[in-house]
Amino acid sequence: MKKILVTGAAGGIGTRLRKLLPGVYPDIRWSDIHKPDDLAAGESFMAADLADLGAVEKIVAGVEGVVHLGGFSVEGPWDAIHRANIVGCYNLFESAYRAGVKRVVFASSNHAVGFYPREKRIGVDVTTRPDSRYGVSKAFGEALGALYADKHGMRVTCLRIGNFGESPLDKRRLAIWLKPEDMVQLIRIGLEHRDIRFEIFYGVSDNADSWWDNSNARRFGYKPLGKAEEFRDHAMAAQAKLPPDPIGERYQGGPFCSDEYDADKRG
Ligand code: 15L
Repeated sequence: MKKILVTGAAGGIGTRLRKLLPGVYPDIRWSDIHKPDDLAAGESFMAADLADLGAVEKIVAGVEGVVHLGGFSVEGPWDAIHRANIVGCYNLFESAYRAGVKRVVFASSNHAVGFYPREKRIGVDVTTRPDSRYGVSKAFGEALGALYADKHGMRVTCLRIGNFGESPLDKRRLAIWLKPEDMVQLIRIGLEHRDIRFEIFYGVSDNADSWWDNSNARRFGYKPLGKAEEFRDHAMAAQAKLPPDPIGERYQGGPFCSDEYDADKRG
């Protein structure tokens, strides 16, 4: 890949990847709705509101691959989710298709399948069970990716990201932690592997407590380096400070499941 676009440059994942990806891809265009405060000299940046098709057409022009991290990254009001993650994701895929972009790596989320119980081990072929409006928008993005792959021959990889960061933050994150360097491996598979058509991978490291069967990613050569259990004591100490969350603790999506939960009241 000679030139790639990464959206969501100012977000948590984008900010970390701005340190890691330039060593891999020499020509990266970074984008977000606003310029990141810490944009370094020499980083190529174009602002774009994903809900504005004309602006999205400009950022995809001339790139071969896109890593689409941009959008609303947690649960939020429908208007915000709709604008950034439904309209915005459509604009991204549609303008990438029109511009002849070959590959898209889409940052999906564990919240597309958050209502699976923790004792169930799931693969990438399960029916989506979103735990939030945000999770629904990620399931929508995966479906859009499948459409552009199957109908238009775009090569699309959806990463159901667990929790990206330097270390797992609590008990749930011991299962779903994703080390930043492992995310880079997954992005590289999506942008470079010759056999990618449409694939879903879990964005998760080699965690002993994982709920996910990530053999599909391993089939493409993924060899995660991160092991959450190396941080177990730290994560469990943080967990001990959290208030009890009986619904969240039942499901993989954790607090995204218990937030606004009232199923018990309906009988
Ligand atoms: C996500 O999808 C969010 O973007 C992130 O902020 C975390 O909440 C993460 O999931 C998680 O499940 O921990």
